[in-house]
Amino acid sequence: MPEPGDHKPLITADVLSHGDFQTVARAISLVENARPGADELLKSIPYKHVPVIGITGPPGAGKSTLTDALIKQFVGEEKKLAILCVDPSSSFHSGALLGDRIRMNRWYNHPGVFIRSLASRGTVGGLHPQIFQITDLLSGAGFDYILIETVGVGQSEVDIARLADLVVLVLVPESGDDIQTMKSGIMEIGDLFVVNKSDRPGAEQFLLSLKSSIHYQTAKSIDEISFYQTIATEEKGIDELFAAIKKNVRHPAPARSLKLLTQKAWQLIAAQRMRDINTEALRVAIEKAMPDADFNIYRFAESLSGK
Ligand SMILES: Nc1nc2c(ncn2[C@@H]2O[C@H](COP(=O)(O)OP(=O)(O)OP(=O)(O)O)[C@@H](O)[C@H]2O)c(=O)[nH]1
Ligand SMILES: [Mg+2]
Repeated sequence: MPEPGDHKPLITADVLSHGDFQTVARAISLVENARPGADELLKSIPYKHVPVIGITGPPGAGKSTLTDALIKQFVGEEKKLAILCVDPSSSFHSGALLGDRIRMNRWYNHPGVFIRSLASRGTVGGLHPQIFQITDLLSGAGFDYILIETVGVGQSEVDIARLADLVVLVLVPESGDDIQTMKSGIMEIGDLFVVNKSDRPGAEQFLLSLKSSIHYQTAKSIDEISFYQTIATEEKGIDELFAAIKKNVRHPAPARSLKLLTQKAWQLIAAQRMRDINTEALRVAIEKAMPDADFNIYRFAESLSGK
């Protein structure tokens, strides 16, 4: 049912496929707010694999500056790009998003570049509750690539590994005089390792110690990981990185694609099951059950989940 005052026509998969940015933005808002028509739209978009490239790393590593330089490369090849900037903190007005806006400023009015900032909206440190759906909308809108920038803190790096075909991990010389102390989770998810700010002192040394410690930090061997040195502010080292990104997404491992789709199906099923659970009804049921001498929260939950 349309809401009062909402006279805009419904967005169909066909309309979305024309890739008009205003329609894309409206479709995202529809899905973000779980408005009428969102489910129907998602169910009608034909499946098409569009590479999702995650760009993650510690705060201030230069992810936005690097993304800005990469956009230039994609645009140079006439590719249509969607960039999602995810702020894992709860506030939409945090410095990270402001930084993204400034760093990618030159692309905001480019007809081939769609940029959207997303707040993670209360998911515990994660990306965004509807991030899968949003990437599907973008693939239905005819984008060639989807880039997602997220700060590698909390849960977001785990989420990006569940979603992206390729994860570019951006590190900087000052990330660790002592790499041993770096969070191992973030090291685990990188497919391409970038040492940005290579103009800074200690960059070579950092790269060496990164390479030598990689097998302590991850289950991967050194041959499975490629390393790149960049100076994003000077657009140095970008060509090599761009070539590697394209090569990697052009030949995705079938096992990885299947794994990503399985993860997605699992999340959708979980979300559908949770949709039936009304927290107020749950509170009332617990209030009623609690006085029982043999009340137990595990058995209570099991009884509700219909096992
Ligand atoms: N010296 C030097 N500075 C850089 C380089 N790349 C980025 N910077 C600077 O580092 C600062 C942070 O850059 P951003 O691109 O905003 O970093 P970010 O990782 O997107 O930051 P958050 O999104 O806030 O986590 C800015 O002042 C950039 O100009 C580089 O290669 N060398
Ligand atoms: Mg940024």
